[in-house]
Amino acid sequence: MIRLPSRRSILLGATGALGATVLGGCDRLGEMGWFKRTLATGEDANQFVQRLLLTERTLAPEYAEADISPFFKPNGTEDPPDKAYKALVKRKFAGFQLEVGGLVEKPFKISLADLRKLPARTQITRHDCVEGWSCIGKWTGVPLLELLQRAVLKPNARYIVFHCADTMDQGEPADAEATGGAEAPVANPNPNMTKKAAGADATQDTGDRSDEAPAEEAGTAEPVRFYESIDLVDAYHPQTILAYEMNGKTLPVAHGAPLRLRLERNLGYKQAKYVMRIEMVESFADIGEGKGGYWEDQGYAWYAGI
Ligand SMILES: Nc1nc2c(c(=O)[nH]1)N[C@H]1C(S)=C(S)[C@@H](COP(=O)(O)O)O[C@H]1N2
Ligand SMILES: [Mo]
Repeated sequence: MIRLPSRRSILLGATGALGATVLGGCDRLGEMGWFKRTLATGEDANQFVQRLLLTERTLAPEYAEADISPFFKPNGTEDPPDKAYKALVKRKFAGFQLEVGGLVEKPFKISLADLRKLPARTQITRHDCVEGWSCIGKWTGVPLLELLQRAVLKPNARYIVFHCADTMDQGEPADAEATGGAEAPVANPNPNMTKKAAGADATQDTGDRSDEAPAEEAGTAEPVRFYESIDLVDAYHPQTILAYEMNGKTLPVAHGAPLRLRLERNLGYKQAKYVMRIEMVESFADIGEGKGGYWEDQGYAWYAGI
């Protein structure tokens, strides 16, 4: 957190000061259910104030070529272990097609060659990881709105979900306490219960996941892949692109080849790498653990605006 951008600290400050003013002067608004819900948590309040101060058209700062970091730190998955992905790398992504579907009138698949024929945007921006480091890089890709316009969203489409190729290392069970810290597979009290089904059954936000961990350890669970989701405001933002080039070269595997999201006013973990499929949804409650992203499912904030 040491080198978080100053814009963020300014905003965090503004949340306190402006948030109080807004609340102080808006008794009538405060009586409205949605408004209360919007300000239910500090995170939501920050989102609310940011959206109040900066319209959805506000651009993240862009830099000069000379500012590009000589080394851009790769983070998270750097070389997806998945067989299907490795096969794609071997073929240099020949035959790869991005899938665009879900709540759209015209689902489609598109090759990298065809993506490169669409209008492109290049931007030199700073990437801020929640771990406390930043790097400046140049990204070229297709604005997400180009794809959404082609797909034609259905009226109930509210979020865009990015499904990625990389299975995440499950490592230590996150809820070691609930499972007694056992690393060896334990008897599954309900062998038919997949991780997803268990998650869907579990009471929301109780934090009690003791019923699903055994299913996971018994190997009945689907592989947990990285995924992310964003709302339509971020999706239509002009700097929201699916990048296929970094620093003027084909996007390397370490940084998310063949396509990675750049969502420039958001923290690093929202910038999904290895994007295979884009799905328009009304709600992400049924995806993964229901929090809208791999890191969100581990407790990170869904809204990571900076
Ligand atoms: N598919 C996928 N996307 C991901 C991650 C990941 O592990 N898998 N890590 C995230 C995190 S935490 C960061 S900081 C950035 C890192 O992007 P970089 O490797 O280009 O630096 O990717 C994000 N997108
Ligand atoms: Mo990150």
